[in-house]
Amino acid sequence: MSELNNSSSTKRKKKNQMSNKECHKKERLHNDNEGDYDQQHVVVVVDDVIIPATTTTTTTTTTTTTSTLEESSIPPLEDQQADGIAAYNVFSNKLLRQRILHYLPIFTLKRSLMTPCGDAQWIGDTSVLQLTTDEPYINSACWSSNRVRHLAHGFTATFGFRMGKPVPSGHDPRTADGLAFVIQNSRQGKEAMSTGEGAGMGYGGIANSVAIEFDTWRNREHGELDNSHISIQTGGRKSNSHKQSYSIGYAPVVKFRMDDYAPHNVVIVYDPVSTAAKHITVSLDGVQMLKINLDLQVLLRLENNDEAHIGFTAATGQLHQEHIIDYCHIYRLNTSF
Ligand SMILES: [Ca+2]
Repeated sequence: MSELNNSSSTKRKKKNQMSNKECHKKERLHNDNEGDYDQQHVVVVVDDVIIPATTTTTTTTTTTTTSTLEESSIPPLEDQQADGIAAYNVFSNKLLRQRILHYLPIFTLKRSLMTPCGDAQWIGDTSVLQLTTDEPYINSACWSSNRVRHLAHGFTATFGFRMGKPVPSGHDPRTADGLAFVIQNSRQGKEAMSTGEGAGMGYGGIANSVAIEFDTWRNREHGELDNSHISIQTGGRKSNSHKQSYSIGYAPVVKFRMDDYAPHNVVIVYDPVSTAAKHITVSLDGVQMLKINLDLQVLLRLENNDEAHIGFTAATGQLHQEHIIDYCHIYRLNTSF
């Protein structure tokens, strides 16, 4: 959302700048080019229509004969929950379960393992992450304090979000800007933050990153096509941006509002092995929204060719809403299905 010059927004921006200091000890992220990005390796094959996840996944698993995840090894439900918030139970979904190598996650959204930046904060004593309150001009991020390993070998990630206004306003139903699941190995590491406006959703300007954004406001001035959409954004090893020209995969969300403040679930599967083309899929509330060819090792400069920080970002502008991540677990991909 574009910024306005008024006293309240100026105060908010000053507050935000102050709180960002701990994550801005180093140089600005804009124009931070860390190498060349060969876009020829990224082929966009976005589906024209929304395909039910079960249909697509069935196609890829019909030859399944074994799974390394035995029924007896499935953890009890309470071990799959994040600090009292009922996580989406991927183990109840047989097709997803077959794609998980081991139930011990390689990443879990847990406050002791994360580094909040900007105005990001935990709700109470939980590991529920509040990226922004329902206030204007907030920029935030929260990263795994350590780089997550095994990413290049494939993973299944699941997380839950809520966006919108906790108390619906009768005056202005418009909400902005959205949030993103981000993989980054920038020089700023766990202190990486966007220095841009709300439209950048907290990841704009972060180099060597790929962001899967859940955008609730159409920035026409930057070429965005819909108010409500999911997009995979990257500048490769250069700075990322929310602009449409940085999108390598795009899907409008038209069946419901993502900013209705209701819990929504996302499943992301990065699969570098099962087919000739390495690819990533994004599903929202059980429906596959995106599938694109993507090679993380070509796209980004990963630490040890395998590791990066994982995190979430969000921002608000003149228009605003609350952004919450209820849980997140990432598992290694089972490559033997
Ligand atoms: Ca937008």
